[in-house]
Amino acid sequence: MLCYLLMIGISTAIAQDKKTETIKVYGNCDMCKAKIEGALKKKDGILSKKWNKETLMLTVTYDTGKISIKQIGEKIAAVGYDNEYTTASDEAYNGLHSCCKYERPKK
Ligand SMILES: [Cu+2]
Repeated sequence: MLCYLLMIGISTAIAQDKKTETIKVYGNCDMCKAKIEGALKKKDGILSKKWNKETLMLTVTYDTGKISIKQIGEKIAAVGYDNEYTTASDEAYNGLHSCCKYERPKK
């Protein structure tokens, strides 16, 4: 019995849990796209990412064992972009290139 439980534990640890979600990230242009996507790194568990400047939607596939969607939102906010999960600090927003100063959502 113990052995059986151990095996379940090990196989759960090995299995990579992938999840794909689409979240709203505010931004303007291709420079924003590069920054938003650049904030999400493979080493942090990001498997793929794609932000669409027309729809403002980011589709991200990630390893749920390494990162959560909330943490993904925080990483994007850290480079200045408000999103569904986290609002960027004024300091991060003000540091954006003038063409990238998107209209912020009302709080
Ligand atoms: Cu931009």
